[in-house]
Amino acid sequence: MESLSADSIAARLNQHPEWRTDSGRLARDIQFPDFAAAWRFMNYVADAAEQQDHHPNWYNVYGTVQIRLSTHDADGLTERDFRLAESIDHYLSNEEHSNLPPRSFNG
Ligand code: H2B
Repeated sequence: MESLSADSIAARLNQHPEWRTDSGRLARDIQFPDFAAAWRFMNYVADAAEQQDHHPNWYNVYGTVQIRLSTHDADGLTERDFRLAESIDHYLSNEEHSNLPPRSFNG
């Protein structure tokens, strides 16, 4: 799959305000109330990732989950990353969480 152009990424980011780019990856950092809530979220995302055959890079500490999406095969961002981001947003629209300020994570 073709990686998206910078203009195209900027346009999509406008429609997904919870997401930003960090080192060329789609990034969102989330705080859950505790580890159990973070793990439920990660289980949900793992199922979505398997269905979509597209997998996140992420880092979890207790209730914090830092997510970085990119398409390894394309060495950039593709529609697949925005599709997984939408699944993540769908889950979060019904769950208790807060968005953390941008921080770097090189995973
Ligand atoms: N996930 C991500 N994030 N990028 C990929 O390029 C990718 C993937 N490729 N999951 C898939 C699996 C590929 O390795 C399999 C063989 O379809």
